[in-house]
Amino acid sequence: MKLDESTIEKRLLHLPEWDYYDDAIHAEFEFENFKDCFSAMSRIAFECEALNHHPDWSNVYNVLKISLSTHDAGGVTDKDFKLAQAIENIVVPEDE
Ligand code: H2B
Repeated sequence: MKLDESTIEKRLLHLPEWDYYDDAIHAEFEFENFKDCFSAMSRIAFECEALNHHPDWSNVYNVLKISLSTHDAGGVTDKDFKLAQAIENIVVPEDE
C-alpha cells in the first residue's frame, strides 16, 4: 500500500541519506573507486532478490544513485523502506 507523504517524511528521519520527491525515495553514495562501488552494488543485488524488490539505479565510476518506489503501487511503500534499510546496512560501515 502506497504510504502518504507525512508517513514517508517521518520514516525518513531514520534514513538521513534519503530524500522524498517524484513519488520515490532517492539517495546518492560515493565510494573510493569503481571496485568498491560495484562490490556494494553486487551485495545490494542479492538483497533485492531476497526481498523481491528492485531499485532504479545508475552508476558512474565511484558514484551510485538509487531511487526506490513500488511500481505496482505507483509510489513509496513499506517494501521501499525495507530495501533502503538493507542498502544502508551494506553501504554505511558500522563504525561510522
Ligand atoms: N520492484 C519494484 N521496485 N517495484 C515493483 O513493483 C516490483 C519490484 N515488483 N520487483 C516485483 C519485482 C514484481 O514484479 C513481482 C512479480 O512481485
